[in-house]
Amino acid sequence: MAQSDTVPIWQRLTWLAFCYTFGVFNWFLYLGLALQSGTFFKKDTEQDRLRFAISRDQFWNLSKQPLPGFEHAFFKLRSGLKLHYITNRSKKEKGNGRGNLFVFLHGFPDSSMVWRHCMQEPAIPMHSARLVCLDLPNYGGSDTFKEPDTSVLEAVTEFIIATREQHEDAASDEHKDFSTVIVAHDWGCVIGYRLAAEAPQLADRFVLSNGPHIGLSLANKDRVLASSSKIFKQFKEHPKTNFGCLAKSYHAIKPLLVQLLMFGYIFAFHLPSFMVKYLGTGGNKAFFRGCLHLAHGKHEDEWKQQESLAATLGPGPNELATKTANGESYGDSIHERAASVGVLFWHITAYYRNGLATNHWEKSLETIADLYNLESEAESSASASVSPVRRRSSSSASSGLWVEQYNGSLKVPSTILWGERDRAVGKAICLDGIGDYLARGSEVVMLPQTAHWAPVEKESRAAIAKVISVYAATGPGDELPVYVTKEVDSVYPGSVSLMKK
Ligand SMILES: *[C@@H]1O[C@H](CO)[C@@H](O)[C@H](O)[C@H]1NC(C)=O
Ligand SMILES: *[C@@H]1O[C@H](CO)[C@@H](O)[C@H](O)[C@H]1NC(C)=O
Ligand SMILES: CC(=O)N[C@H]1CO[C@H](CO)[C@@H](O)[C@@H]1O
Repeated sequence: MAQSDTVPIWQRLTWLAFCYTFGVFNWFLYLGLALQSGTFFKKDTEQDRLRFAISRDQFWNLSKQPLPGFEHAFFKLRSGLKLHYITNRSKKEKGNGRGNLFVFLHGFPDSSMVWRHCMQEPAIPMHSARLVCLDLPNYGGSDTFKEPDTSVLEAVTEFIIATREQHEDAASDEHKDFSTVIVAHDWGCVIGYRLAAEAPQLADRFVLSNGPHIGLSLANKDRVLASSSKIFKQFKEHPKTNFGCLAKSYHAIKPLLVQLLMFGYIFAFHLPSFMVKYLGTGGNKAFFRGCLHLAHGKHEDEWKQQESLAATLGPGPNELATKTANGESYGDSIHERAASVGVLFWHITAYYRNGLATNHWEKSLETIADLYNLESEAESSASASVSPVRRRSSSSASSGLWVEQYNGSLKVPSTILWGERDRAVGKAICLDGIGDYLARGSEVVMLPQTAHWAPVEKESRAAIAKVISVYAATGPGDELPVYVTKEVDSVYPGSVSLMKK
C-alpha cells in the first residue's frame, strides 16, 4: 500500500484515511459475521480441548511422525534462525536418495501442515521422490523474523539451495541428476512468483496456485481504472446524451471494487496491533475457524475444527519441550507465539505489513554467489547431457540477458492450477493476463469447482497430487513434461486449460 514520493501530500493523506476507515470497517465486519453465524460465543468443550491437544501433539511433537512416512527437521539459516520443515526422508539415509525434489510453500494463515491431506493422496510419490513441506518464517515451527520483508525470500532461497545440496549428497552417483519443483499456494504463491522471476536458478518448474502476481495485479488495477475513468469522462462531458456511460463506467471498475472488498482483511491487518491481535483471538479464534472452515469448502464431513486449528497454530508450550531423534528443537523466538494466539496472529499478518510482496529484493552476496553456482552447475551438466531439450531449458535460466517486458516476468516454466471460485484472490484482477508474464513451457489450468484452498479441497488436492506424480515419474536428466491438462482432467473432470505457452 506504499505510495511513491511524487504523490501530493493531500492525496497520500486521503489514501491513508481511506485505508484506516476501510480497515476499521472490515474489522467490525469480520467480528460481526462471526457474531451473526453464532460461532463467536461458541466455547470449547472438554472434548474439544482434548481433541486439540491430541492433534497438536500429533503434528508438532518433534519425536513423532507428523504424518505417516514423514519426519520433522530443521534448517539453520546463516542468521542463526531456524526453519522447520517436514520431509519424507531422513538425512541419514545415505545412498537412498533418489528421485526429484519437491518443495512445498504454504500460505496464510496456514503452515506446512496445510499439505497434510495432499501428502496422503494415493498419487503422491512417497517412495520415489523427496517431499519437503516448509514452514515459512513466522509460521508453524519456524523462527520469528521481526520484519519479514524480502528477508523471507533470502531465507527460502537459502533453504532451497541447501536442500538441493543435501538431496544431491544423499544420492548415489547414478542419481545425482534430478529436477527441483516448487509447489506453492497463496502467500507461498506470491513468493513463488517472485522466486521464478528473481531467482530462476532455484527450480526447474513451479506449480502455483491461488495467489496474486503483484506486477500483474497492479497492471490490471491501472488498466481497469484507466478504462473506467475514460468512460466516466464521456459521461461528465455530456451527461444527458451519454447517460449510459455511467453504468458502463461502473461495470468497468466493478472487478476492482470486488477485489478491494475481498482484500478487506489486508486493510484490517494494518490497524494498531491490539486490534489485529483481537481479530486473531476474538470469539474463540473466530477468524481462524472461519478461514479453516472455508478451506474445507463443501466437504463438511471432512471438516475437523480442532485438528485444523492444531495444524494451523503450530506448536504449543508442550511441544516446545520436545526434540527430534537427533536432538534438535524449536527455536527460542517462537516461544512468545506458542504462548499466545494474539501474538501469533500479529506475527503471521506481518507479511502484509512489511513489503515482502513489493519491496526491492537486494540479494545478499552469499545468495548471489549460491545462485551463480547453481547456474554454472546447470550449464556444465547440460553440456555433458545428451538431451538437447535439457540444454535449452537450463540456458533459459540465465536471466540477465533479457530485457524485462513485464514487471516480474517469470523465467521458469510454470504450471498454474487455479481454483476458479476463489473469493479471496479474484481471477479478474489477479490472474487475467498472466500469460504475458509466464515463461515458455507454461500452462494455466482452471479448476472450476474449487475455491481458494486448492491444496485442501478434495478434488483439487487430488489434481495437485496427480501433477506431482507426473513430475516425479520423470527420470534423471529428462525434461519435465510441459502440459499436464490430460492428467489433471483424469482426476478433475471439467478442468479447463486456459492457456498454453
Ligand atoms: C511427545 O511424544 C513422545 C513419544 O510419543 C512422548 O513420550 C512425549 O510425552 C510427548 N511429549 C509431549 C510434551 O507431549
Ligand atoms: C516495475 O516496478 C518498479 C518498482 O516497483 C517500477 O519502478 C517500474 O517503473 C516498473 N516498471 C514497469 C515497466 O512498469
Ligand atoms: C520416512 C520415509 O518413509 N521416507 C521415504 C521417502 O522416500 C524414500 C524413497 O525415496 C523412502 O525410501 C523413504 O522410506
